Amino acid sequence: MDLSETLKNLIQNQSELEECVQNLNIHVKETFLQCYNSCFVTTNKFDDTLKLKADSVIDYLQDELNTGHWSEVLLHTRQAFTSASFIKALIVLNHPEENVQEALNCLDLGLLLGAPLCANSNLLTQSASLLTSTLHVTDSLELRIHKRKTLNCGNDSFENLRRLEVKTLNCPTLEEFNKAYYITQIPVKLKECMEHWPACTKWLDLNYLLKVAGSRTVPIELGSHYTDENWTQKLMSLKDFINNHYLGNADTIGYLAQHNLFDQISELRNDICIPDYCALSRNYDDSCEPDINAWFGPEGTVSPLHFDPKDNLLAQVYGTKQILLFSPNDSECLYPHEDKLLFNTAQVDPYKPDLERFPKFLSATVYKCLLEPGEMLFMPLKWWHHVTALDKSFSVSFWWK
Ligand SMILES: O=C(O)CCC(=O)C(=O)O
Repeated sequence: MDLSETLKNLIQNQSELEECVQNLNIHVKETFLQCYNSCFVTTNKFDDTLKLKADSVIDYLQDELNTGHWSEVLLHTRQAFTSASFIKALIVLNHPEENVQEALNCLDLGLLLGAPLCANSNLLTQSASLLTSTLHVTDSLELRIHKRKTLNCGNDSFENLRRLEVKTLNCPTLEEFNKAYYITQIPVKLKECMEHWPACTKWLDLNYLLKVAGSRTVPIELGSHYTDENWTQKLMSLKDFINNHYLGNADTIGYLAQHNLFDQISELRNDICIPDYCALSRNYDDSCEPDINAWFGPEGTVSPLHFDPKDNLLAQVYGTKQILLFSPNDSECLYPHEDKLLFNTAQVDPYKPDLERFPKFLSATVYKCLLEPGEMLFMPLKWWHHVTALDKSFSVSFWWK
């Protein structure tokens, strides 16, 4: 069976692919239907214009997705993009010069910008896994563990600050964690909670990551950190990221940061486990799954001082991170940005505080924590954190409410 037929067999409900474009402009809808029908209805010979037609639908929808604020993009536009990405992948596979990598790129774009359909919720993820398994990985890499970088800016800036330690516990029971840390919203480091994760051994082998994900498209943050004026984001294959930014000597630091890699690549999702602690909730109606994000990068990545709206368990698969924490009670001492988009980010750089501009910083209390492989850090919601990777590092965060 050819690949496009194999992908079609993954469809749970074919009419949903067509229904989700109903709200589009009539011309785009017509073009979409020509593409759709070429995949499912007509059996005549290959029409060379189909790829261009599929491209025009994708381009139109991408413009719609890029207009206005991302949070205001309509769900049906994102679902239409998912459907159009799938149809384009089928068309690319039907082309006489079948190009599996190009079809995979279409599916990844659909996964990154689209929204899951209802009856076909896993269609793109499953299709992309299937195509990945047909691609041959030829490169072979060794994970080069470098000596840990020392932070050459650290200590002096903290000399005058009150310091407290983040406590460490060995795999506490749910009850212990709940009573002493979750309810009271105090950070704590947890050891021996992730030894059963396949990721802790499998991800040390870069060839494994390349095999299951090397040809997949991922968003990479470029620049020393997200508040830097030269900071930008770029889509690239994980393989290019690994070769150029993770192992290579690219001029710009690259970071696969805060990306839900696990909904995109199910093989990697199978290598991690949601910690039981994420089942705790202060809100009995809220039974949502945690938001799971990957943080994968070379030594020296920095996430500037910021806070998040949910409780967080940051799990360190490998590499070491230095984390500074500040309580929400110290917010005033950290000078949050006034800009609406950066309200959760501090103006003060805790490693190089400008005390003339930010004198109250000296009244803050800092909690310093070294997060090593196999450890998790509980960061309660609204706790400020600054994170620096001292080595090449792979972490997974679980945000939950
Ligand atoms: O690991 C990092 O660089 C940042 C992690 C973080 O900010 C988070 O998990 O919320």
